[in-house]
Amino acid sequence: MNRFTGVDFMEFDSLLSEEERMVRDSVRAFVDDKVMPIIEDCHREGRTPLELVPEMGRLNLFGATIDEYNLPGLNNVAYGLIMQELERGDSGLRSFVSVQSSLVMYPIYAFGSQEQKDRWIPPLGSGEAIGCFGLTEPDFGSNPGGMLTRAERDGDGWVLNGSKQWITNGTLADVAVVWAHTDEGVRGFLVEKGTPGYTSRDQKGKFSLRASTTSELGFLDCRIPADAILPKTTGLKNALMCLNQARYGIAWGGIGSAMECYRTALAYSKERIQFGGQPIASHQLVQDKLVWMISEITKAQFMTLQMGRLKDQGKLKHFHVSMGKRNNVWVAREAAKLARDVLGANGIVDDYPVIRHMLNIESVYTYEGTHDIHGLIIGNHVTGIPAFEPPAQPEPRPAKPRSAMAGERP
Ligand code: TGC
Ligand code: FAD
Repeated sequence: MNRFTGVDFMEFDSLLSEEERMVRDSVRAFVDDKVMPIIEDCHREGRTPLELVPEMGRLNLFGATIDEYNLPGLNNVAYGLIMQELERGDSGLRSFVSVQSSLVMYPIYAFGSQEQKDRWIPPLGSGEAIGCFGLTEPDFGSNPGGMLTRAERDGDGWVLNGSKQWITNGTLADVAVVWAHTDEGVRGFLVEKGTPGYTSRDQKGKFSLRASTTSELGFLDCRIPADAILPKTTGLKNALMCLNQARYGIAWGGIGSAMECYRTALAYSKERIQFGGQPIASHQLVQDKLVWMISEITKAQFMTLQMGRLKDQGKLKHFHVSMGKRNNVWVAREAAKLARDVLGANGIVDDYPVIRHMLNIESVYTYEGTHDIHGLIIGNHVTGIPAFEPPAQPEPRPAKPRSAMAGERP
């Protein structure tokens, strides 16, 4: 496939600054030159492309919005464009950077002590250290507030017990950001690889996000020092604040995944000949699919850019982020299905990127808040009525005396 030149139906690029375009184009070139040649093999083999991590560090893709520790302090639009380009390559690669930046570096930077920041931000920024984020548990996914993991104060430290599931980069991580109930509410902790009582193992049998590592974490009487706690965490809200960062990046990532499916379907449809020597792109039904894709990509671009501008002004709310994540991942999911269809039988083999994107997007649709949970978050905002819990059952009405029933004489 040719080098990617973008999908820009309505002069979207004219709204970007020179720096934003430059950042995007450098990541675009990295994806074309370094990711595309290896990603199908990584997906087949079910392995994270760790060989790309040092270069991603050199390109300042980790913690790109932080402006200390020699990190570039990019604005949120540039950060979003990085996520778009990475996810055009593979959702698993974007996940790697999302987790490292938004779910590990962000909480350490926002809620950590000076010592924790000095210890972890530089190696995480360069990619010399890898982090993971443990919120989800086997029985608590959409409802993380119910988590069973607990940290008890013990002497001058803490003892952690519980388990986390579906944790991106779990077995690869040098440091895990772990959320646990304490007597003071939910707090975040940094747990280092090799701590006695801390174990991890990979989830097997994944058909989605195969170029990403997904793991279970176990904590059995795991003793961690007093300074393992992220001191500025005070409740579940802090974990949800991390999710806002990652969900914002995923909104951009969804556009990247949809762009790759669209451009593959467009190119294929112009070359594939059926019936009467004409390319399939000449059929109205095929054009309708392409038109759906480019229309939704274009709408998503403008909404997501506005999200980035609001974020830079400190005005982006969590329900805005929910709309972006929900809409753009849905667009990517539908675009992958349509592109798969346009490619016919070729759509099911990994000679083309479409089936990989189609499988990947199933994870993205579910993680960082499922599509429907984001619907409920937006619904809560517009109605003022939280609908997360099933409505309380009404009290049963007392039965009327038989004699009062219709058709019966008193
Ligand atoms: P609730 O009582 O509604 O809220 C507790 C407090 O938090 C506030 N809040 C938020 N604050 C910041 N950002 C948000 N997004 C917030 N959402 C809620 C809320 O105002 C309240 O504050 P306060 O001051 O009143 O105490 O809590 P709840 O337990 O009822 O939460 C409801 C719900 C459904 C919104 C929430 O739990 C949720 O978002 N569930 C989805 C779980 C999820 O997204 N998990 C993701 C795990 S990480 C992951 O998937 C990584 S994938 C890899 C990758 O990113 O690439
Ligand atoms: P459930 O919460 O059991 O939901 C199942 C279904 O029920 C969904 O359709 C959901 O929308 C629906 N549902 C649930 N509650 C309601 C409701 N109130 N109303 C209507 N419908 C409802 N977690 C981490 O902490 N860290 C990670 O790094 C991480 N990485 C991940 C990587 C991958 C590849 C995957 C697949 C998941 C990852 N997760 C991670 C976990 C992810 O965040 C959860 O899977 C997600 O939050 C959903 O939880 P669940 O899978 O338990 O689904």
